[in-house]
Amino acid sequence: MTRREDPRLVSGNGRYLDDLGEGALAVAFVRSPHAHARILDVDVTEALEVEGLVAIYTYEDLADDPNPRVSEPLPLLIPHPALHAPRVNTPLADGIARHVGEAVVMVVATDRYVAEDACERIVVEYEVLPAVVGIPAAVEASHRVHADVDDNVSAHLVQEVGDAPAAIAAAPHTLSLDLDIERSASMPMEGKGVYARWDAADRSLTVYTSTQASTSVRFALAAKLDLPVDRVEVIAPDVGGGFGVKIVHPWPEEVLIPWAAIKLGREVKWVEDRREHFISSTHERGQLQKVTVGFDDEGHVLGLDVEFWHDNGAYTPYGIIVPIVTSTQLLGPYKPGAYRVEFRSMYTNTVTVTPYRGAGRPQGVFAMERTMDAIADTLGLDRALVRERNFIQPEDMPYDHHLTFQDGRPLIYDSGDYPTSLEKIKALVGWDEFEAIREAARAEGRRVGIGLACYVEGTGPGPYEGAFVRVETTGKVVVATGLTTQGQGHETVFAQIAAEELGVPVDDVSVTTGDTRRFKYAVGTFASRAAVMSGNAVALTARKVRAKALRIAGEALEADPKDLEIVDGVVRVKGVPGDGIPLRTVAVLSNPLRYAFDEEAKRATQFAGTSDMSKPPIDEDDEPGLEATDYYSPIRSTFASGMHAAVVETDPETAEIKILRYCVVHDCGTLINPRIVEGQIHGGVAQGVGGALYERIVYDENGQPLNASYMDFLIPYASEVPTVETDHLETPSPLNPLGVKGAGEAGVIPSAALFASAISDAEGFFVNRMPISPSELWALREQHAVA
Ligand code: MCN
Repeated sequence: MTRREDPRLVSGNGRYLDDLGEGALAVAFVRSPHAHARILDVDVTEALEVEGLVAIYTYEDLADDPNPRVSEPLPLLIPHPALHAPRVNTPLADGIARHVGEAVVMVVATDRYVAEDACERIVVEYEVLPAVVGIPAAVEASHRVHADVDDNVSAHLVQEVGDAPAAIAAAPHTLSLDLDIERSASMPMEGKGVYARWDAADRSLTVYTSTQASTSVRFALAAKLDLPVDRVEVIAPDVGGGFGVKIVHPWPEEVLIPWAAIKLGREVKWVEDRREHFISSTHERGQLQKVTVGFDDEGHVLGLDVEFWHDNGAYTPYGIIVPIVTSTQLLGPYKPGAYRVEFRSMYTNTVTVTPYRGAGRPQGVFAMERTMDAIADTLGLDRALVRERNFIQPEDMPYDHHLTFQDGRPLIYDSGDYPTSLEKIKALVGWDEFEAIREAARAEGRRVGIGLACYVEGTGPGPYEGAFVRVETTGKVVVATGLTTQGQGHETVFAQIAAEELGVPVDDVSVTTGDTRRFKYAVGTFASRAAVMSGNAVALTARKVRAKALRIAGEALEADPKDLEIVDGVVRVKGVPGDGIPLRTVAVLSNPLRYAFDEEAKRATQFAGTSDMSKPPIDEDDEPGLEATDYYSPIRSTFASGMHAAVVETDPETAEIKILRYCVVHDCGTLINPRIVEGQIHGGVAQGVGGALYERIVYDENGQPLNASYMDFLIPYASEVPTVETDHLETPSPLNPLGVKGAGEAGVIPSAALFASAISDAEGFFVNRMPISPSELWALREQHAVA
C-alpha cells in the first residue's frame, strides 16, 4: 500500500508549524556569541525604542516570576546512577552561557523583522571564560565547563561480562585500535518551532510544537508553568523531520513561548532559523574509542575491551542515553567472549548532545565492525568469514548477553537469523565474486573496494503506548494514538493494522497522531518504536472493538459471536455472505440513544429477529459506543538486525569517493508495509552516507562553530545518494502480537563502519575515522605512503 499522507504532503497541503498562528507575536533570541562567558550586563535601552517591540525578557524576568519553576533548570529526562554530575540548562542562561548559541535574551515583537532589529540593539556585556572544546581538551581538564565538575566528566560507567583483560592476555592474537567519529547533527528540513495561545477566560493553554513527543511536552509544561494538566493541550502539526533532535522535552523555547503567551495574554510564536538550528538545537555522534581485542587463529573473539569518551556538549537533559546505547549495543550479532566496556561522558563548551537517528549505535557498530575487519586483516581471512564465525546462532535465541540494557532491563536478543542474513547480503552484492573485480580494476589503475557491516538494534522500548479506536455510526473508523509522526508513514500503517483487525476497507479508517486533545497518554516517537509500540496498541485496541462488535451483532443475529466474522465492514455468519449487519449498524446498536432514532438499524435488528425495542441493545457491563482504548507494554525491547554491503571507487588523483553499489538486507520481523520500510531504509542510508562522507560539525579551539550554514555543512543531494538494493528477512519477534521489530533507524546505523570497510579495501590501508572527505583520504594516503 502506498503512503496515503504523501499526496497531501507533496502537493503543499501539509500544515507545518509556521503555517499556523498568522498574526501571532514573533520571538527572536539574543544568543551567546561566546562558547563560555559570564553575562555581566544586559542593556536594552536602545532596543526599547524599536517600534513594534512588545517585550524583552532576561533570566532575571524568569526569576522574578512568582512561579519559581520557570527559572529552574529544565528537567533531567533520563537519570542514571552512572550520571553522577548531571547539569541541565535553564530556559535562558542563568548568569553563564556554556556554548555559542545558548539563549540569553528573548525578544517579543509584532513581527520577526522587528524582533530581530530589537535583538541587534541589545548590548550584552560578557566576561569571556576559557572554553573546553573537543574530547581531548575535556579530558585534560585544564578548564571546566561547570565550575563544580572538576574533571568535566558527567558520567562514568563500566560494564563487564567475564574477565576481558585476562581473556585478551591469554589470547593467541591481540590488537588495538584507536577510532574517531566526529560530531554531527541530524538536520531535519523543518527546524524547531512553537506557537502558543492562552485563553484567559478558560485559563487554558494550547501549544503547537514541532515535536516528537507532544504528550510529554504537555506534562512537562503543566509542571513547569504550574497549570493543571487538563488546562494544557499540545499538538504536533505536520512535522518536517525530527530524527531525534525534537525528542527532548521541553526545549527552552517550548517553555519560554507559552510562558510569554500567558504573561502577555497574546498569541506568541517562534520559528527556529537554520543558523539557530546549528547552534542551539542538539547534535550527536562525537566519540573517541580505544578497542583491544584478543582472538584465536580462526578469528574467534575471546575477549573485547572497549574504552571510549563521549562528547555530551554543555548539558545533559537527556541523561547519558547515547553512550549507554553505544556500550550495550556495540556487540551486534556477535558472541564477544569476555567483554568489558568503560566510558566517560565529557562536558564541552559546545551544543548539547542528545540522540540523533541511530542514537549511539553508529559509533558502537563502528567499533565492532572495524574490529572484525582488523581481525580478518591480521589473520589474512575473509572479512565475512570472520563475522560468520563469531555470530550468535538462531538456535542460541533468546540470547542473554548477561548485561544490563539501556532501559535497565536484561540485554536479551529475542530472535534473529544472522547466518541467513549474511548469506543473503553476500549473494546480493556478489561478495564471493568481488576479488576478481577488484583485481581487474587494479590492473586498469582503478581502486575499487567492497565493505560489509552488520548490526543489531534494540527497538520498540516501553514503557507503553496506547490507541483509541472507534467505529462511527457512519461505519467509518477513527484511530487516534498519542504518538507523533515526522514522516514515517504512521497514518498509513496504523490504518492498515486497524482495517485488517476490524475487517473494514482501509480507506474507511482515518488516523490522528500527536494531538493531546485526541489522546492523552503516550511516550513519543523515537528508538524505532512506533510499529512495535503503537502498532501493537492499535491491533490490541481494534481487537477489543472487534470482540465488542461481534458480541453486539451476535445478539442481534441470534448467533454465537464465535461463529461470526467481519468482511468488508459487514458482520456475518462465517462463510455466509448476504445476511449480516453492517458495522455502522452495530455502532448504532452500541449506543441506545442513537438507536432510538435510526430506522435503518431498527430494520436491521427486526430483520435479524430482535425487534424487542425495550431491550437495551448493549450488555449491562458494556460502555456505550463501538469504541475502545487500550495500551501495549512490552516485557523488553525486540532486536532488529541487518547487514549492509557497499562497493566504492576512490579516485587515485582526486581521492573522490564514489559509491558504485549499496546493498541492504534487513530484518524487522513481520513487515507491515514493506514499501514504507524500504523508504525508511533509503532515508536512513542517505543520512548514513552524509554522516560517513560529508557531514560534520566543526568548532574552532575557542568553541566557535565554523560551518553553521548549508554553505559549509555538506549534506548529500540526490546525486550523492546511491540506489539502494534491498532484500528482507522476516524473523518475527516472539515478544509482541504482531511479531514486529523497528525499522526507522536501521538505514543509518552501519554506514560509517561500512564505508570505512569499503574504502580500506579499495586503498589497502585501514581507515579508523569517520567522516572521511577526499582531502582526509588524501592525507591518509600520504601517511600510508601509497598515494
Ligand atoms: N514498519 C513496518 N513494519 C515493520 C517495522 C516498521 O511497516 N516491521 C513501519 C512503521 O509502521 C513505520 C515505519 O516503518 O511507519 C518506521 O517504523 P519504526 O521503526 O517503528 O520507527 P518509528 O515510526 O518509531 O520512527 C522513529 C524512527 C526514528 S527513531 C527516527 S530518528 C527517524 C525515523 O524513524 N526519524 C525520521 N525515520 C524518520 N523518517 C522521517 N521521514 N522523518 C524522521 O524524522
